[in-house]
Amino acid sequence: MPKYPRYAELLQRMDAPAGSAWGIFGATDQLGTLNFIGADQVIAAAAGVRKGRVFPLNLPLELPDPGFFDRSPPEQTIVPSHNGDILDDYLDRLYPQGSSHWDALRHSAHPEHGFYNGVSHRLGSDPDSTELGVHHWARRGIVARGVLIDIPRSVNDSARSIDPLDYFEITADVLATALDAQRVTLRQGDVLLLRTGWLAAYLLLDSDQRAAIAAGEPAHPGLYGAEIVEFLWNHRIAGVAADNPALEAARPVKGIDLALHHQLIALLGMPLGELWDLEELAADCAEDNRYTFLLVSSPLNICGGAGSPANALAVK
Ligand code: UVW
Repeated sequence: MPKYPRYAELLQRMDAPAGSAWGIFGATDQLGTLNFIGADQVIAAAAGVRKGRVFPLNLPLELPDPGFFDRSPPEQTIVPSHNGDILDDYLDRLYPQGSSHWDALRHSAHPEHGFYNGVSHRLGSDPDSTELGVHHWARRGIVARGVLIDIPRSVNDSARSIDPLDYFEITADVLATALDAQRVTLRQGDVLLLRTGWLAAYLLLDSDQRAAIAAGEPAHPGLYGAEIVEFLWNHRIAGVAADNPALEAARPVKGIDLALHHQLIALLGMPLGELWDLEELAADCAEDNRYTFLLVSSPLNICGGAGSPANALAVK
């Protein structure tokens, strides 16, 4: 197994931006921290399947509605043919990041250093470039051990109750406390699924309330703090996805500052997921007190895509 540097060593780098994993997986790497998942990790993850229960983790493509960050829900048109015996359909204005999704490595540049692995800032304006596109992940697939971290169930108590529709910082300490409560020890190549409770609360809102949230910046609990970056890298985490719109903690009105997008996507090459539906999976994990499972996600093969629907399943 390759020996990877600790995060403290990444911070000392002089040959690449401090705190970056650029070059660690190869000079032209397109997979980022998915490289932490090898055959051993896949075999071990599959061996963890015991009940044969399958949990789809995707919202309907048309949710959230209205969409966030100007990503409107797609419009479906049904196209009948053969006297109506055959139906086709097509989707207009499909934003691959509009519903449950992955952010690809070309989604976010570091404001100073640019895209992952030193790919130029020009990537965004070069229509012919497909570097760091989601097709690289699609052609490999994402199969790993998934670990649900259920923040409301694991750390919520009367002294520290979390409003799922408001700002709350999920720090590395909060994550570690939740993992201890769930008795999970992380392993190389794990994909973390972070349940903040935001989606469950959102689904209870009426259409006016949903429209009000989409008109501003949706506030929500989420990851926060530089220690998170160290925590995820040092545990060799392959990716992290949440049930909220932006993974990072978001303040009312002000929204997110994207600091973790820059450090995780652009500097470490880590896939980030958002708006994943973790509700049924979380209820099952709480019931049998087992928070690990086989995670299978097949991103769409969109050449040069900035992201993809998650297309993800958990199997317990
Ligand atoms: C933004 O980039 C604001 O959102 P996301 O990371 O959810 O795709």
